[in-house]
Amino acid sequence: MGSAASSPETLAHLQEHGWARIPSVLSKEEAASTLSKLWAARDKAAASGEPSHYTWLDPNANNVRVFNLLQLDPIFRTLIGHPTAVGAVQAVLGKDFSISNFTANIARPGSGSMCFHSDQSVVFPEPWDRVWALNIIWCLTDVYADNGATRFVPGSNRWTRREHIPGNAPELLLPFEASAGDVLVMDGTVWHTSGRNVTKDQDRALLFGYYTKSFIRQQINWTATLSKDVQDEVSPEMREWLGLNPVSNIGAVGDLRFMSEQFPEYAEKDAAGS
Ligand SMILES: O=C(O)CCC(=O)C(=O)O
Repeated sequence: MGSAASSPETLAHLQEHGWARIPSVLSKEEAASTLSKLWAARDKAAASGEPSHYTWLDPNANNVRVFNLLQLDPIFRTLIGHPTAVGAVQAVLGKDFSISNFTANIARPGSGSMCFHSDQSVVFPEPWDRVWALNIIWCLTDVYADNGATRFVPGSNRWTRREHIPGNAPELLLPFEASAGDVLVMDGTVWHTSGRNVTKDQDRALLFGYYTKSFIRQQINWTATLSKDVQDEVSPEMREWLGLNPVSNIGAVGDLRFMSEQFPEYAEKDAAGS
């Protein structure tokens, strides 16, 4: 499996536009084999009673959702910590981030568009004036307008409040087009929706790895959803990213030095009794 670092041009595009495409991170064969594993994961999840469609999330069951990917197959644990993914995440969020969620959405022919949203808007309130979240989107099939490519509004990464969404937003949507094996990086400020799949027989399969600054509560409580075996198997670094350790949010951005160090001149006065 390749591990291409994002180029300076990719990172500059991401910073300016809120998204970028990294080509051929997986080979066609790897993308196809991951897709087979995704369908097997869907079957496993269904067999254990997990729904693959929620009526509040997608207009119909032709959007096949697979949740808790990390539990379902080791390939997904590899992808969530893939050097290309983590490199892009760290370039935007810094070293200190959490893995918030990892899910799949297979848009099958006849699927419809979900709500229009930015990924930050679903985890913390406005103003969304900084980038605190990032989606790494693994394309397991070719992705184009007709088969339901994710649709986004160019420039929406500059909207910081819901009132900035123009009334004609649906007219401004463009598809993120990519090939099987590519990665799309979309930061949490970009407003988007799933496209309608209007083909007769072409699936569109995407994996969404969602990462946030570590002070933002994760969408998934991994301690509750991953089995003990999986929790024990992952690396110390991955444990930290998943928030599996007993301590989770102390000192990330704080200054925990004693007051005597933060204000030494006052400490001296205190010591002198004045
Ligand atoms: O499937 C897509 O194209 C978009 C999915 C999405 O934005 C989401 O699930 O939050």
